[in-house]
Amino acid sequence: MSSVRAKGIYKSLPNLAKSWQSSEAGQAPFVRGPYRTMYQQKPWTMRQYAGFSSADATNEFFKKQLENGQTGLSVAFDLPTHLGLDSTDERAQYDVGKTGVAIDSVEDMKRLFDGIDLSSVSVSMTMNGAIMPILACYIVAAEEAGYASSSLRGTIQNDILKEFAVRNTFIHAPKPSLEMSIDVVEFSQKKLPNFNTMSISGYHFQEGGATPELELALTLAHAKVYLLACQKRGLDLNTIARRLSFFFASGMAFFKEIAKLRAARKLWHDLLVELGVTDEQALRMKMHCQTSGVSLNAESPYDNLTRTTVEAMAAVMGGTQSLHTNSFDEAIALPSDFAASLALGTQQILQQETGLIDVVDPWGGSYMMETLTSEMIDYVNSTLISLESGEGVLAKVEQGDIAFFIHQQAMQQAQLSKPFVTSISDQQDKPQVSPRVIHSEKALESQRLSINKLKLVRNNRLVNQSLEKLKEKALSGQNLMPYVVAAIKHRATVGEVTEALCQIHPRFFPQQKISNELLDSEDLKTVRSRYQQFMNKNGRALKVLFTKVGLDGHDRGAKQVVATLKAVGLDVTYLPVLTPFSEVQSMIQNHHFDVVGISSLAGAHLDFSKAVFSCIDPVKTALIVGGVIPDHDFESLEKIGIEGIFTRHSEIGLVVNRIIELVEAK
Ligand code: MLC
Ligand code: 5AD
Repeated sequence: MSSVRAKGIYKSLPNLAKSWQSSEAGQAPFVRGPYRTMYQQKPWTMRQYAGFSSADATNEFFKKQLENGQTGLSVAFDLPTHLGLDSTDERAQYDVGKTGVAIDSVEDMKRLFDGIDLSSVSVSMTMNGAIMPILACYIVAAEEAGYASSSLRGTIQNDILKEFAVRNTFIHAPKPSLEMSIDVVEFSQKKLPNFNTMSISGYHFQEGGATPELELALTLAHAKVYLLACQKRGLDLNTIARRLSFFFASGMAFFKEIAKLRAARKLWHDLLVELGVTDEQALRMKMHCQTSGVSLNAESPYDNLTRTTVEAMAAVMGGTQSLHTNSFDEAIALPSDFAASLALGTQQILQQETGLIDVVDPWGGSYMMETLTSEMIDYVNSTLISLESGEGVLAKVEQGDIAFFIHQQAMQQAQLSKPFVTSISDQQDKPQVSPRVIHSEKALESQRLSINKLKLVRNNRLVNQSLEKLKEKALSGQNLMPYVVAAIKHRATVGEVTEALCQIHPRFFPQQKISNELLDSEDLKTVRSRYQQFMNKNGRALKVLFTKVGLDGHDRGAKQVVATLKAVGLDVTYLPVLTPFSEVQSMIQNHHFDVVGISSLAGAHLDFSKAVFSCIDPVKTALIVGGVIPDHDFESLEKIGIEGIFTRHSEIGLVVNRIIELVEAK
C-alpha cells in the first residue's frame, strides 16, 4: 500500500460515510454490482471476439470455441465490411478477411451462423460504420433460419462517436451518423427487444492512449450525447436505457481498473437520474470488458498470459457481465487456434477453480478501493464539465478535438510507460509462436464467387426499387432501418446499401489536428540542418509520396510523419485512406518520387509492399514501410525490396535521416 500512497494515487483517508458506500450490490447506485447475487446466480459470459477470412472459416472457429465452453459469441468484421465496401470493390482488395470476417450480404451472414442456435447463444457484433446493413443482414439471416427476431439475444456496438476519435471506421459525417445510430436504437427497441442496442465504448480510448479515468469520462460524455439524441426523438429513456450497455478496457493498473468499473456504475446511475429516469432496470449499468491489447508485448509473448490473467481478474473483481481475454500472440497477429484456446482457458480457470465467482464486490469496504472509486467519480465529474463546455461534446467530435486530445494523452502516456518485463528475450530460448496467416486472395476469391452468385439469382428490379426507396427516405429524414431491411431481404449487398446512403450523406474525410510539439523538438533541428546540407549539395527538394493504401483508418502516425517531413522542407504528396490502388499506381507512373512510403497498421503491409514495389523503378526510387510491422515480417519485406522499415517506436528524426541516406545512395 505504501508505494501506492507514495505515488499519490490516494491522497487522504477515505470518508466512508458517503451514502453510496453502504449500498449493496443490486441496489442503487449499483457501485457494488448490477445484481444482488452477481456471479453466484450467473457467472460472467465468456465472450471471445473473433473473426477472420470468410464466413465459413469463422463459423467453424465459433463452433469450436462453443464446444470448448465459450458461453457467448462476438463477431469481428473485416475493414471493407466496416466501411460498407463490398469485397469486390477496388478499394477493398488488400483488406478482405484480414482483421475480421468479410460479410457482403445476407447469404454470408447465414453461413456465419449456420448450425448455431441463435435462440440460446447471445451474439455481439462490433459494427459501427455499416451499422444498418449489417444489423439488417443479421435480422434477415436469423428470420430466414427460423428465429423470430424477438427471440434474438445479443449486442450491436453501434457507438459511432468514438469512431471519429479513435477507431476510425465511420462512413458518414458525425451528425447523420448519429441519427442513423438512433434509428437503430429506435428500431431495435421494438423489433429486437432482447438486443442491447449500443455498446458504448471506452476500450478504444485506452488502447489509443487514455488513462482509465479519462476512458471513463469520454465514454460517459458520449453516452450523454446518445441519451439526449434519443430524448430529442421522443424516445422514453426508461425503456431505451435498459438496453444500452457499455464496453471497457481492463489494463494493467489493477486497482484503478476495478475502481473504474465501480465508479462507472454510479456515474451512469446518476446521469440517468438527472435525466429523469426512474426504471430500476434502466439504472443498472451492464458492461463487457476486454483485456488490454496495448499492454501486450511481442518480444516475450508468453508473458502476455500473465498480463491477461491479471487484467481479467480486475474486470471480474469490478463486476463485469461479459469478458474477452486477449490471446498471448495478439501483439503479433490475429490469435492462432492454440493461443485462442489458452485465452478462453484463462477465463475458465478463473470461473471454475478460484472461487472468484463466490464473492460479490470483493474489494468493497477497502479504504484503498473506496478512495480510488471516490476519486475516480470526482475526476470524471470534473472532466465531464470541461468536455461539455464551449460548443459541447458533439462539436468537439466533429472538429476532431477529442481525437487530438487522445493523441496528446498518448504521447504523454508513452513517456510515462514502464518498460516491459521480457522473461524470455533470448532468441534461442524463445518459444515458437505460429501466428494465424490470412490468405487475403483466397478470401477475396470466395467473396467474389458469393457476390456473383447472389447477383445472378436476385431480382435486380426489386433491388433497385428498394435502394431508390431508401434514398428517398434518407432525404426525408425518416427512420431508415425498415428500408434497409427490405433492401437486404431483396439481396442488395452491404456495399450497395452503403453507396445508396452515401449518395445522400457523403463519405466523411475529417481534417485532423496535428501536434506541433514534435516540430519544435531539438531532434528535428538536427534533421533540418542535415536536410539543408542535402539541399545545398543537390540543389533540389526531395520528393516523397506517402500513402495509406487500403482501408485501415489509423492514419494519425502517417499524417504526423507527413507534417514533419513537410516542416523539414521535403516536397511531400499524401494519398489518404480509401485511395484506390489504381490512383497510387498512376501517381507513381506519372511523377518522379525519390521515396515512396507506405503506412499500414492493419496487417496489409506485405501485400501492399509487393503491389507498390511492382510499380516503382527501384534504381531511382526507394520504398519504405511504417506502422505495425511484426518482427517476423522484416525479412519478407527486405526480400520484396523494402529499404526502410519503421515501427511505432521509430523516432521521426530517424525516418527523415533514413530517407536522406537512401536518396544519397541512389
Ligand atoms: C445475469 N442476469 C442476472 C444475473 N446475472 N439476473 C439476475 N441476477 C444475476 N446475478 C441476467 C441478465 O439480466 C440478462 O437478462 C441475462 O441474465 C444475461 O446476462 P448479462 O449479464 O446481460 O450478460 P450478456 O447477455 O452476456 O450481456 C452482457 C452485456 C452485452 C450486457 C454487456 O451488451 C454484451 O454481451 N456485450 C458484449 C460486447 C462485446 O463483446 N464487444 C466486443 C467489442 S471488441 P436480460 O433478460 O436482461 O437480458 C472491439 C474491438 C475492436 O470493439 O475494436 O474491434
Ligand atoms: N479476432 C480476435 N481479436 C481481435 N482483435 C481485433 N481484431 C480481432 C479479431 N479479428 C482484438 C485485439 C485488439 C482489440 C481491439 O481486439 O486484441 O487489440
